[in-house]
Amino acid sequence: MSVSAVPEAPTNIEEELLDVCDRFKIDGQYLGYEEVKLGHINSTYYVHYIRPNGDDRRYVIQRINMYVFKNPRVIMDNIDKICTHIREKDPSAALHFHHTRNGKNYYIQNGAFWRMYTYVDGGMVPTGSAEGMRAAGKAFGQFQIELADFDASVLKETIPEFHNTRKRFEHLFSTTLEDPCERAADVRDELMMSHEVSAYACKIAFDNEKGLFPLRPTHNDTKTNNVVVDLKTGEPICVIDLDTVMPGLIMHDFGDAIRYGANAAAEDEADLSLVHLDLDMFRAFSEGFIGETAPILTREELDAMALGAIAMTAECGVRFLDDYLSGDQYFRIAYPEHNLIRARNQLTLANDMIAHLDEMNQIVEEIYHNSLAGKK
Ligand code: GN1
Ligand code: MG
Repeated sequence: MSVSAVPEAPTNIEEELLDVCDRFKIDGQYLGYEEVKLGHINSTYYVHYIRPNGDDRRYVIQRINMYVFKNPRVIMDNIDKICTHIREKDPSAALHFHHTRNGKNYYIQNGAFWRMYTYVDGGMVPTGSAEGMRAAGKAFGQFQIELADFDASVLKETIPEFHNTRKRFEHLFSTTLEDPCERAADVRDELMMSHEVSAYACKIAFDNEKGLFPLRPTHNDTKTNNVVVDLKTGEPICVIDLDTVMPGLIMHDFGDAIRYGANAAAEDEADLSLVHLDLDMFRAFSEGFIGETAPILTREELDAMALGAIAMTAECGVRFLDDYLSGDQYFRIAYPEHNLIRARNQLTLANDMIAHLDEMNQIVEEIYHNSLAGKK
């Protein structure tokens, strides 16, 4: 391509979206777009089309955050592999990514990395609803089952050591020493909170180094709003946000969903008196997730399942705190102290989970036995 053929930088987002859409092999006429304000990393838009036969069609277009994902082609390669595998078993459970006229499932323009998939008609799991949590558990459990015969080693790590909780704590320690924004003196309480939960939080990482757990193809970002459900039946249709699918631990997929969906408050609630583990939500998600995965779980995985919730919650708190100390480079923030508030919230929740670890373990064990008995 000659230099003069490089498109000029568009003047506004709609022009840019239209230009990007035009590169993909989709038909119909553009009607409009909408920005989706979910997620802390990528930029997401819905674009609305009307097809030649009069049907409405929506697509999801995303600009990948290249500060977070250094090599987005690897993401698309992983996604292509797992979606092909899932599609063979259940076509409606696999996202449909579109190709450009050059046959690629992404498009790079002015240094920005774009991809597009067909919008899945449905809704998000409602927060604070046991049925919703059960459906989310079922969705992520089915995802595990669909990929149980997929060789995880063919997947690349899209973010190296993403859920190595021990390394996340070490990184916080070095950022604190470096203190690039001179904020460390203001977060002594939060640093102490992270220290207090670290032994429980890092146990899985240490055990994993001893080779205690199988590496599976895991989702790694199992926020319950990453499940699309049928709005009429409440049944799960598919899981989305596949950027962090890579070899990982099943307890982390379980734990991250608990971190998000079994917090009695939002992830960034500033009033810490509202932040605690909701055991009903914990139970509901466990019923869905373990109900599906019981036949494939090893004893070691089952025993570490509840601990996975502590690991993911503490790790997330540590990542938010690290980002606050680093000048908020990673997670999108809505106000200056947002990452600090998120960190306090998550570390408080991790602490509450530690206080309820025995109860969580009992619930997991009970559901496991009931599921196996029911499946015989
Ligand atoms: C990020 O962007 P989003 O909301 O899907 C992050 C997750 C965190 C989550 C915290 C790639 O996910 O790991 O748990 O924020 N994703 C990445 O809400 O770092
Ligand atoms: Mg995500």
